[in-house]
This record gives sequence, structure tokens and C-alpha cells, in this order.
Amino acid sequence: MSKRGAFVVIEGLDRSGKSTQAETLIKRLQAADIPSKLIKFPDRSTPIGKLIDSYLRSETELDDHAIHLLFSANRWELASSIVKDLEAGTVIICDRYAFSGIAFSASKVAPSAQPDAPTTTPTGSNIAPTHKTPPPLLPYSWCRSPDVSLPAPDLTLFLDILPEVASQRAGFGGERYENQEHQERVRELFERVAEEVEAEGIGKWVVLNGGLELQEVSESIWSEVKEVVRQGVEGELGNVKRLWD
Ligand code: DGP
Ligand code: NA
Ligand code: NA
Repeated sequence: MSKRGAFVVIEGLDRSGKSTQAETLIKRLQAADIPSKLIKFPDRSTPIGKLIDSYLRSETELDDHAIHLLFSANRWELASSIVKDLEAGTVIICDRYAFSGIAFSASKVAPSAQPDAPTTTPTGSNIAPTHKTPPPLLPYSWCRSPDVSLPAPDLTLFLDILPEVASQRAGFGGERYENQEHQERVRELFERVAEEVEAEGIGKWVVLNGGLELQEVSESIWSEVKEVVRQGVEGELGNVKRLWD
């Protein structure tokens, strides 16, 4: 049984506090002399990442499919180095990953879509809308497929925050996707992703209350991370698994 570093992903809505918590966590690991590395997706420093950055800042328009594939390609750029680091015993803390990919892309709707418009049956009678959200632009399974076979995390920490709370936080609204309606759909999609992660046995998915005080959140993160780091050292995690295989 191989001993290796644990692969920990932190996910959440925009302004859920992920990046702050990821930085606190990496400092704590390093203070404990645990070899560890912080990575972040999108990685805006690569050529693909620069395109993504320009898209997120609304300086570039791109087809929804094309940008989704670029986000995925940006994860693939780092995939082999993630595996190499894990196998060398380094703990990887990853700020966003493929789960954001599904949640943010599959939650896109046509700009003209009317969220609560009543639908009319062929017989002419009005029926209540069956879905809270308008039809997606990109099918869920399509959004998932380019990330099939990426290294799978051992632990995903979902920092849960209500979209109305996120939208009150400083800086919200600066980039594409940062509007409350989109974030509400993203949060629903994350619930579906969590169910599938559970069903497919892709590591552990833990929902943490991101609305608590910073220190309380970091304590709850630490108690989960401590455990999975221990499992890595004891060889209980086995080889690095792959997403959705
Ligand atoms: P940040 O984590 O603040 O650097 O923001 C990155 C933004 O990009 C955030 O709104 C989530 C979004 N995002 C991350 N990955 C993907 C993806 O694969 N597809 C799409 N459409 N959006 C993504
Ligand atoms: Na953002
Ligand atoms: Na962030």
C-alpha cells in the first residue's frame, strides 16, 4: 500500500471564503512540518489561464462550450504534476477544481430565459413551472466529460454560504458569474455534484458552514484535513484515483 500525500479540494460559491481558508490551511500544514502545496483553479498564469482571466473579467467573449473546455484544459495542464507531488508525499490543497467546472457551467442559462414564466400546455391550459430554473445551455453530462480521468480528490470541503450572504461580501460582482441568480443555480448544481461524488465513492465530500467566523471555519477544516493527512501517511488512501471512472 502506497503512502502518499492527500489531495484536498476546497469548493464553494464566489466569496465563500475559500481562498482565505486555503491560505490559512497551508500555513497550518507548513507549521506542522507537513510537506504541502497550495494550487488554485483557474490557474490564471498559464497561456490558457490568461484567456480564462480575460473572459472572467469580461474583456473577451467566448462560446460557452469553448470556455468550458479551456477551464478543463487548465486543470489538465497541472494533472500530471498533481499526481507526481501526491506520490512524492506532498499534500495538495486545491482552491476550486472540476466540481466548480460542472457547477458554474451547467448552471448557465440563455440570457433571455425567463426564470419564472408560466408554461402553456398544447391544450392551452397554464401549468405551474416544474423547474425553479430555466433550461441549461450546457447539459450536465457534457460539462462533466472533459474532466473524466483527472486525479480525484480524497477530500472535498464545500464551504457553504447562502448566495444572498455571498453577494453582500466585499468584492462581489466584480467578475462574470458574480450575480445572485447565477450563484443560486450554482449552489443547486453543487448539491447534485455532491450526490454523484457520494454515489461514485470519489473521496469524501464534507459541507462546512462558511457563514461562521473565520476561525471557526478554519477549525472545522483542520479537523477534517488532519484525518485525511493521517490516512495518507498510514497508506490507507491507496493509489491516486481518477474522477468519474
Ligand atoms: P476565482 O475562484 O475567484 O478565481 O474565480 C473563478 C471563477 O471561475 C469562479 O466564478 C468560478 C468559475 N469557474 C471555475 N472553474 C470553472 C469551469 O470549469 N467552468 C466555468 N464555466 N466556470 C468556472
Ligand atoms: Na470569482
Ligand atoms: Na477565490
